[in-house]
Amino acid sequence: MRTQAPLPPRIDLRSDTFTQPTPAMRQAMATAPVGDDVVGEDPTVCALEALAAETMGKEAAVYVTSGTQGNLSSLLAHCGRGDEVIMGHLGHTFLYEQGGSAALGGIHPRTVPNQDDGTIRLEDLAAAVRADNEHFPISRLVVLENTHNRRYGSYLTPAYTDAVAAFAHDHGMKLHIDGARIFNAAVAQGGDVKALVRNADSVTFCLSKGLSAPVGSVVCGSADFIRRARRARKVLGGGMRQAGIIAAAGIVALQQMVGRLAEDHVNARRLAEGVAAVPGFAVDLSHVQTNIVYIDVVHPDFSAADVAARLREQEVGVFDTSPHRLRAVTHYGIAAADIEEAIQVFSQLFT
Ligand code: TLP
Repeated sequence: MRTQAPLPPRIDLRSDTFTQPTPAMRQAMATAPVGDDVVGEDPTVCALEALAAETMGKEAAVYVTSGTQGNLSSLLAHCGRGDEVIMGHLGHTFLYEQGGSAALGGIHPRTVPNQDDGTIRLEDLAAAVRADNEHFPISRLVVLENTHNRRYGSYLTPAYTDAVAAFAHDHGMKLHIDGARIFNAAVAQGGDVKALVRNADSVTFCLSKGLSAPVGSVVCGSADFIRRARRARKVLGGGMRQAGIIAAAGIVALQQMVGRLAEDHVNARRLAEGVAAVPGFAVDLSHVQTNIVYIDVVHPDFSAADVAARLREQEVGVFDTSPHRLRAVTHYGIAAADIEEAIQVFSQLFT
């Protein structure tokens, strides 16, 4: 039983999911008008969904409990049992969502290589598409991730995304984007989020990561697709009642928290440069584009887990993502001074 929550590290670079809601969010939550959202009567949820759809340039949107539920609802809405979804081998949907689309939807996952920049090569997609043959599942959907969590927080460009969408559509497939951090991708490229999804059939984005809302993600797409995604959300247990209490924070997130992501990107770069200069660590600076920094532990006597534990003793939180690799993520709760302090801690760790 969980009786007492452990205290988080003071400089918490484990993830942007650890962000706390802002004072403006708390205020909006306290005063939000609410109703039963399962029958569509929560005005605050409706307002959030309308704002999200408009922001993404899509017809409609549905508020979901999490990025995982958003992706799974989308996959269930696009695919039937025995259909195949093509996704990157390092994608969150493949690695970290319990294989939910297969377990709950009978959807067959087909992985293709993610390149270092998070892209999937069109040649690899072409080789993966199934011919019309009764031995094969039907290729129904391609999933891209923008920014790409395991590929260094790299962003995908509008041109690349358009090319994949065109490929998918030419082959009778749809394109879903796991855009958990799509606003980081947009801000890093000048701010136009619509351009990143204009030819995609659906996108899930998270309110509860860099945008700092306490709960929730939003799926956007055509009205018909969102009707099916909303049904899928319900069977997954995501039909929420007076959810306007939490959706209110999501509205503040979209209105007030997007522009400041640039600060997180500056902090990430500074952290990367600072830690790269410390013997025992290696960071490929060419990979650092947004708010995620992967740090390799190249010291002969320490594993990434050892380093994470030592950092934690000094109030710096990071995740070890493999035996020799750490991930650090910057966000609203991390100031420039925290980054300087974290670099200091890194630099004294092996001494
Ligand atoms: N990622 C989390 C953890 O799952 C590891 C993190 O700390 O980065 N898509 C992407 C690209 C994600 O990074 C995540 C969460 C999700 C989907 C799932 O979102 P939630 O956690 O809201 O289900």
